[in-house]
Amino acid sequence: RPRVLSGIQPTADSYHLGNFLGAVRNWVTMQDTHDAFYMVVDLHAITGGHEPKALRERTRVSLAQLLAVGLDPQRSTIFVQSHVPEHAQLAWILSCLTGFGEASRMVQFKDKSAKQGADRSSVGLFTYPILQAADILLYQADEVPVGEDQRQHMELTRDLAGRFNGLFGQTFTLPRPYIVKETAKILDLQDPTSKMSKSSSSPAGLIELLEEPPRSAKKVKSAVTDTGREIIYDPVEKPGVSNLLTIFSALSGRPVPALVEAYEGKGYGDLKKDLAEVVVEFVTPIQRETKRFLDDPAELDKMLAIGAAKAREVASATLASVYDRVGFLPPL
Ligand code: AQP
Repeated sequence: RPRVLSGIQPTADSYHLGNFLGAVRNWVTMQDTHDAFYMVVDLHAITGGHEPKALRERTRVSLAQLLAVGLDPQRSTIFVQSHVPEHAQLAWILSCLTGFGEASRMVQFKDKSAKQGADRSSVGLFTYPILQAADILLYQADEVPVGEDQRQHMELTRDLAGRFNGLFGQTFTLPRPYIVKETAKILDLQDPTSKMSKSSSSPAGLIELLEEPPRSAKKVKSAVTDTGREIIYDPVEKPGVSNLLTIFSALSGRPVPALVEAYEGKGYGDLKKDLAEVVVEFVTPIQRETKRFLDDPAELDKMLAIGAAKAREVASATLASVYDRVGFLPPL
């Protein structure tokens, strides 16, 4: 079986539809076809300032949501990044192979540091994609299910793997991004030219899996739509309506052309009303399940300990061969 690995940050109290449809939904299906490793990337979550108590809570809430949407510790290895110290260890070595200019070209860093102000951005934010490369390469992953925003980081990961292999001998598998075109970029409901994002969307543009369902319904109903009245799929001319159709299709399993046909002659209001219902039906059981998992934190922690032990087996073997190839003298 090919190996799949992916991670998600515990940086908010809830995941949003973009995270789910762009990435996590594929994690769930790939459990049946791949040797799967999934993690909550807490090391990545501290690049921009954070509150320790909130981070701890959000790490458990993240895990509970992942289980609620269908990740299964019997079919995949689920763990928390900081439980596996090899991530930080490999990241250091890869950072020594990364050009400063190369890292400076990462668009996500440029965007985020432009927003925060360059002087206020941490070095951790800058080296984030190198840690991400380490996350992936440690597990010799073949495929990495992510949203479109991660494509450039995936390129860097492949470049670093190839560079290391070229310098020190074949060590790393070159991973491929697994990006499902239709849902690779879910857009903000209020600004359908930008991606739905926990750090840059206004609350009204973001559907959170754990928010009160009536709130989600209201957001769908007040989503920005486009000029004209026709419900057609045209991401360039009608990004708002097309985004709603994408979400509708992904959540209901009805293909976009079938939806377009079904709404022929109807108005935006009809589409939004029905989509609001679909969203509510989708999030309600997820919220119930998330709560159920959170009710037993000891059980969650036990699951994580098992996941970390399984992950470390693979990660430590990779790191040992990296240390050897790089020329570090082994300790007695
Ligand atoms: N809008 C989106 N459409 C499709 N996929 C998305 N992802 C995020 N937003 C969208 C994918 O979700 C996965 C988890 O990403 P993360 O933990 O790195 O979160 P993120 O990318 O930081 O999520 P946000 O909301 O966009 O946060 P900020 O605003 O902090 O950057 C990834 O696979 C990502 O592609």
